Amino acid sequence: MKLVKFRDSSGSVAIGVLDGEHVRPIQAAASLAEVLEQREPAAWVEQHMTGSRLALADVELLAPVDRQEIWAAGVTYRRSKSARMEESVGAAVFYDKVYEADRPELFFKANAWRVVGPGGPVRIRRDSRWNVPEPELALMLNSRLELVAFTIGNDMSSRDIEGENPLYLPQAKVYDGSCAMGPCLTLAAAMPAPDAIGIRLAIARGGRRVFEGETSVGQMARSLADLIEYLGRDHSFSDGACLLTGTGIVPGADFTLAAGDQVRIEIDGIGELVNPVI
Ligand code: DO4
Ligand code: MG
Repeated sequence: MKLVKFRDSSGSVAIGVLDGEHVRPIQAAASLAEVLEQREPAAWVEQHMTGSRLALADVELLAPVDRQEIWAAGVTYRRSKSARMEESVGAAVFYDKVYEADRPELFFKANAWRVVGPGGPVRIRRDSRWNVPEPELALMLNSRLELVAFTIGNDMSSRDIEGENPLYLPQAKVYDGSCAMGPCLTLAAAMPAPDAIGIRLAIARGGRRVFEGETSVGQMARSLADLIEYLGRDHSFSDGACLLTGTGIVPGADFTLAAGDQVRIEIDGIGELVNPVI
């Protein structure tokens, strides 16, 4: 089952079930967090789904997040480690260490209200010259830190700022338009096994493909359970949380995003998240 947050033609925001080219609104669901809190989310949704069907073309899909904080894990794939060791020569050893260490790198990425949805613009910082999207499997957790659903996250990153000094990480990672999520939440029971989840990134410029890459969650050096356990250590999330699990695709050092590019991220079991770059 796939859940969406959407705005209808009257401007009202609601939660619904994605049913092919239609959306079926869920009555009585004020938020995604409320649905994810249910002991049996799919059964609860079946009971509360309305009979009406809205054409997908007539609604605007929003980022599938409401009150959850957005966190991110880093250096969970070998490719992220090697790219970061190249970009930050003086601090390379720390990326090497964190890739091997028991404790993962976890950082705060965004408040829900800052997250851009499908089709919304992701941004390049004005004070950065070297930027990439990071296509990441995103975990939706309820307040009990149960892994209830999955979505796609784009952890936009400024490589020159992070590479200059790792203490600049929050500035490389957290700014207006630095996080996109969507298009839907796929409930955990409907996802392929983690090892079989493929992740693909394509970047287009002026209608031409300027980068493409792919990986699979099977390449991740850590388990999803391990990342969730560390996120929840001495840290409570009354509205649940979203955890981006790190990138396994980093374009070569000669590539930077440019305004006007289009970023397309596809993850098996979820769909495609497409955003223009400004
Ligand atoms: O260490 C910096 C951030 C790493 C990251 O965002 C990633 O590996 O995806
Ligand atoms: Mg990342």
